[in-house]
Amino acid sequence: MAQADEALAVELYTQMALIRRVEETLQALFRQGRMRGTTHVSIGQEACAAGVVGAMDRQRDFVFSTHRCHGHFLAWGGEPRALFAELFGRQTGVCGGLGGSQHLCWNGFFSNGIQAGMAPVAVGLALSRKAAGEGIGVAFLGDGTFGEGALYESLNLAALWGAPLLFVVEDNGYAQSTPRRMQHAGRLAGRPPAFGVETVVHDAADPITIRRLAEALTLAVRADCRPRCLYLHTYRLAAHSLSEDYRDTEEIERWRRADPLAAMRRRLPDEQADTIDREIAARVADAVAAAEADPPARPRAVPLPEPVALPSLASAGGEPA
Ligand SMILES: Cc1ncc(C[n+]2csc(CCOP(=O)(O)OP(=O)(O)O)c2C)c(N)n1
Repeated sequence: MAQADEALAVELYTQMALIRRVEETLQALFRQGRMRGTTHVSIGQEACAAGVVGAMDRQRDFVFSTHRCHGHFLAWGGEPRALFAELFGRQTGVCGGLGGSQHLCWNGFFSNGIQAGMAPVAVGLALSRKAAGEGIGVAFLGDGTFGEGALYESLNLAALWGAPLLFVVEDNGYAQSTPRRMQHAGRLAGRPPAFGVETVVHDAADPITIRRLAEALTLAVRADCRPRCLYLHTYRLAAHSLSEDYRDTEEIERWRRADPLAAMRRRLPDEQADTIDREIAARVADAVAAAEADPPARPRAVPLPEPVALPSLASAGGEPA
């Protein structure tokens, strides 16, 4: 391997291994009843986060993520301790312990659990950054989110008004328990181009390839302030959330044998990979211990705006149209 590729391989393996360790730890914490509610892990999909997010400029760009957001957050530079604290419901959490697993908002990073809920917001922020003359954005989506109308309005306006935004689809073949073929007609990767959004389709086996693709696409977005789409075929190795996994066990096993994290590890000398793993394990264990000991979140009352007085149906002339 050339020296630059070697450094990149170490960076990407470290990133992916950190995401994996954090999320496996989260699963254990929920199982042990030390965390409550639910969470969506991206185990198996780490190459997407590590490959794409590292192509962004953390000083001026922004990232919009989904319910499956931990990997994107960590790749953006978010601290494991702040993430654990958020899920423990602690004041030191990313959002003071009030957002939970799906709602992280920090330093140009925004996630939200409403499918496609952030797509229009991402387009709006991209347009405002364009007006200000700096920064581009990335908006992650799942294949199931192509069932949301707001996504099509977002693709349309992004293309029509020239929003500097990279849409990244992590197509893991399922929306919760519904296989893609039972939810969507036709080819999903053909939909962004129908709005004039140039789209590159690739598998998500190799984070180095993803990084190169994301670099080329973000360069193009920066150059002409037009949206692009990177459509990645991936697979999640864990259940949708903490509930049962309804997928075929043989199918899961087949994908497990092709785990991109294990493949990336094989590209490093054993000793180097062992050292990275050991350091990550210690870092994650320290982060959990510190976060769990932090003080609980302080729910705050947020004053609601005064209700707007609406005319009654009678005075407005009867039944609405
Ligand atoms: C508007 C909306 N409808 C339903 C849900 C419940 N829900 C959460 S995740 C999910 C499936 C999402 O599938 P996909 O976009 O493919 O992402 P993945 O979970 O595969 O990462 C659903 C239906 C939601 N969060 N938002």
